[in-house]
Amino acid sequence: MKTIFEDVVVEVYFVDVLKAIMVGNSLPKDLDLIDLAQSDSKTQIFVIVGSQNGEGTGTGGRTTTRRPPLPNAGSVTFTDGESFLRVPYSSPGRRGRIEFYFKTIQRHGVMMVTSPASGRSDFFAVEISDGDLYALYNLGGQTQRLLIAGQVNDGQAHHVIIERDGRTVTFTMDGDRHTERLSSGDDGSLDVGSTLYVGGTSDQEQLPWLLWSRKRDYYRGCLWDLRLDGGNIVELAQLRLDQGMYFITSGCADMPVDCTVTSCLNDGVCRERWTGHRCYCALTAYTGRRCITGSLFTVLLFIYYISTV
Ligand SMILES: [Ca+2]
Repeated sequence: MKTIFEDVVVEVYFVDVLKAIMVGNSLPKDLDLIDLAQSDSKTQIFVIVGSQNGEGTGTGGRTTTRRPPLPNAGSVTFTDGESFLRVPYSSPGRRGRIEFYFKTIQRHGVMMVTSPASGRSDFFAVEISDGDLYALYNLGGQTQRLLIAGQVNDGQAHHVIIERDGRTVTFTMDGDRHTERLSSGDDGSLDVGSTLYVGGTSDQEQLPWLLWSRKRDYYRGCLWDLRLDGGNIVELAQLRLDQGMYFITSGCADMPVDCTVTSCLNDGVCRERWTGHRCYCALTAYTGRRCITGSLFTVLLFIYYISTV
């Protein structure tokens, strides 16, 4: 569930019965708490309040979070599709929980991959493929690919929670939950190495083939408030400094807006990139940076025409 109150995105999670929504420290004017209390005594409320630009604060229930000491310490923007961060990670075993926010316009990108444990095939990964967000699990048997949500590359902030209990996986995307069941044939435990690669990985050749975006790109976009297994927010901006990674900036950069009506001609499709734009001319008879260069077919046609007159 997601509601917008005066430019603030309010996301609400509940364990039992949802009865109230808080905006900052105040309640909506039309809410009567006495009525609510009389109608149901088992009220439980879990509220996360966050702004669109990732400056929000998490409060309430089991989601209480200690913020990093510096503003934006938990948010980074991957700008070139080749960079990644190494986040220390405890092998989750039978239960695991990963929570994060992201914002991107990218259609394909490897977002997270676990490092392997010695002698095991287990892994966990998150990717954007054709604009859709997927989680991949291998608990020691077959790799399974699960859709988290469709068309997530809309340049808007999205909040993702991935929870696994044995072979049951629950995805929460912007407050909408759905549960999937992993098939059996393994030990039901995710046994991986001690690193979660975020934004890409150190070894593209080792990526599992079912990770469809593996040959495309690493993740480009903003990612923030990453929490592993209910821990504190990972200070991604500090990891960027510690690991000396280029092409990652602190904080959440604005989406680029570079395409204009004259960027690509002859019906070429203009796509925004973090570094300018790119014209896709595949559906036109032209090529080149702006789809204005005559195609080989056109040239051959011209030569044929010249040779026949
Ligand atoms: Ca396993």
